[in-house]
Amino acid sequence: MLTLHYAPDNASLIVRLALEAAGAPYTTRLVDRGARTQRGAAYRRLNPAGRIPALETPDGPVFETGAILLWLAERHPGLGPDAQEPQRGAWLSWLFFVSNTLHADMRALFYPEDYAPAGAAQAHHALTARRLAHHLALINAHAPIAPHRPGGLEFYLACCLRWGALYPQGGTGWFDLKATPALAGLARALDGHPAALAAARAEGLGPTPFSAPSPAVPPEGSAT
Ligand SMILES: N[C@@H](CCC(=O)N[C@@H](CS)C(=O)NCC(=O)O)C(=O)O
Repeated sequence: MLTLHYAPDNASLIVRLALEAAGAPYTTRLVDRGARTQRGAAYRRLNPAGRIPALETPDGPVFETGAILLWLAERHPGLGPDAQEPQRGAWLSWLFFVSNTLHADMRALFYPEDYAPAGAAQAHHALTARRLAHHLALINAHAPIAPHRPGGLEFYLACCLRWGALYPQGGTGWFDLKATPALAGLARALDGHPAALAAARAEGLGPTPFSAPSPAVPPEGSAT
């Protein structure tokens, strides 16, 4: 049995989507962001970096969204190409790009206080937004996206699109889904995917969580 440590609409959503799509049995444990539980000693035994998500597995805890997706894909066919398949190299390349470049820059946008002095917040936001738009254009043009056979890469991207449209409040003017038609198609296709419907129910994500997202209204916990 797997246990996903999650908060609504956090990066744990990506893992929830993958677990649902794989049909893997799992339970969830809410991380209370209001109480900063992710920074406490007990949670840091699962993820020393103090970030959400963490997945408890029979092999011990696994953290970092990209690593969790890879760990799951190695055990559940359909979440990504097998090691021997010719598509594996491109899939890994883009999975890592999304994890270490796109997602990392999204964190810079969402947590500016960790990245820039207060006096430079506006310039920091503008530069980060410009980098993000460039990353999305690259992904749109080159990534092997399979909207109708989604796996780890697609779920990761769809959540990044959702967050780009929603966060930070008042700072989403740079984001334009129409500018990346392949990604827009992915968002539309995933809105109705059974894994998305299950995740939307669990985390209160609304009817079009990726193509036209609204702020989460979760039945338990909070996104921030
Ligand atoms: N590199 C990490 C980033 C995860 C991350 O940014 N998690 C956010 C929630 S979406 C978090 O834990 N935020 C609370 C905090 O930083 O204290 C991953 O891929 O898992």
